[in-house]
Amino acid sequence: MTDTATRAGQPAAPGQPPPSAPPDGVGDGRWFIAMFLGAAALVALLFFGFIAVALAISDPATPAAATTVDVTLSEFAVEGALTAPAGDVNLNITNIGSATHNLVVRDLALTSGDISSGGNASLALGRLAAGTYQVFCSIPGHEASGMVADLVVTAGGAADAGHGANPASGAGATAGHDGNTAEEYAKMDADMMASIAAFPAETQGKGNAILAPTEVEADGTKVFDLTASIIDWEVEPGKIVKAWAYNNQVPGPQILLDRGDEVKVRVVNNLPMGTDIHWHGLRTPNDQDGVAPITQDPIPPNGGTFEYHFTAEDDAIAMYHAHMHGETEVTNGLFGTVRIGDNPLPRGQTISGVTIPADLKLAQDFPMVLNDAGVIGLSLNGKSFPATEPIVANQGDWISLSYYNEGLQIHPMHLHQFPQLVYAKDGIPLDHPYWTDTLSVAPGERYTVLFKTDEPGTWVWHCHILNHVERAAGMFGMVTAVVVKETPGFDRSTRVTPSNFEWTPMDATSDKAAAAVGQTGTKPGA
Ligand SMILES: [Cu+2]
Repeated sequence: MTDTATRAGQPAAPGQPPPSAPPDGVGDGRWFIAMFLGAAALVALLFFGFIAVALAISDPATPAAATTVDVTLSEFAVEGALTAPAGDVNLNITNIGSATHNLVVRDLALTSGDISSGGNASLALGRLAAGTYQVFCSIPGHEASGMVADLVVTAGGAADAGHGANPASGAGATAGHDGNTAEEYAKMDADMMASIAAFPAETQGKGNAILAPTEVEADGTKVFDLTASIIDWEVEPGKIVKAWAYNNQVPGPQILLDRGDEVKVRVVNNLPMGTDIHWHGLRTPNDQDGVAPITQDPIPPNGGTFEYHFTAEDDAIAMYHAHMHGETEVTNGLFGTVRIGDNPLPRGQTISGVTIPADLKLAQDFPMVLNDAGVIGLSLNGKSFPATEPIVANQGDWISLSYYNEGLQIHPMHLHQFPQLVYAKDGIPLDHPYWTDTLSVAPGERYTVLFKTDEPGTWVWHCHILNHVERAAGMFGMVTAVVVKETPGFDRSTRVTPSNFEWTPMDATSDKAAAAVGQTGTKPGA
């Protein structure tokens, strides 16, 4: 287990309890602030409501023309310039998220119907009087996760009209291709700058702690404890969701095993519904596969228990997650990583002209668990940018990581500057590793990559599906960065440069010919 110490990018902490929920004092402070802001909002609402009524009385006979308000839905927000003058109001609703959403106007009982990812719908609200109308997504859990907003209808006049509402509004307000004014574009620029400046943001809670065995039995069996429960989880700064978690963290703790280990995992289910744990990518006896009700009964809710028992026979880069109700339980946070054995590094191998050092030592090795749904949403290791953790490295370091996709969609993971050597797929070492700069990771897949941080700077690392990383309010979701500190005297000729590789000509495969093109590779099959 020579790689174990560096495997997680964080030191092992045997016997250390998992991080607990935020201390009460923090919660109390937030509650106080929330109450204060709530009271301030109420005062403001009463004041402006009074003005609105006064305006309506003074100018009762001139309702504005029909107004169209653009609304975007995403995980988990209802956004747009949600304001219109009194009169006929239409909503133009676009789902820029990855899940299906809808929009309901609560007091009018009007609904857009379900809108799938990327879809659009319009909803005519009819003639609205001045006032505040609450809109929300009625898909279970989405309102609680933040998909609720106020549509403010103002009395008389287009001064407060939302973007796209009134082409005649405001001299100098240049409408863009989607109807934004110059001011609105400027706000989007400012929001984008602010969202990025906040990185890396501190949040409560951190996943992937290394799980030490609770006990080792006389015959050497390693016993681990996992408890599933619903916790408050700060997925991005200030956004607390009800995560479904193992041992109070998302992702759940890492389980690191040696080949040959006898393993017991004692599970306590404190969730409100049944669950199980499937060992995705491990080989186990059939009755330990964790697929209720096929291989076991569900672990009952509210305190039910189950004990898994298997031998770690084969090396693995694997995951554990709920199988029963996976669409709810996994996406809400019930997932973690499990490893057997060391990384199958291609030491001494030459791939596209780049020779991996025979004595290669990893400076860091860590998991990157992808998710895109449930209350966790678009995230890396249970956090959304700017709460994602940056990777801090020295120029010249070799770093390995394994991607694990626990979400519902493919994510093309793009690391700026440093080619990634894909050397294992689903934990299986590749005979022919390959270099890439963008690696698509589908649900259930694991890829293990190696890269060398051979240029200093802050290099962004993100999913390249652009609405998985940006929204109108700025950058979010599946983004982090590698921060490389300069190493004085670093020899730039040792940079990783697979793109300079040239195949040796078909009829000239001798070492001499290879030397003539400055490479050591040979034609496949030669
Ligand atoms: Cu993505």
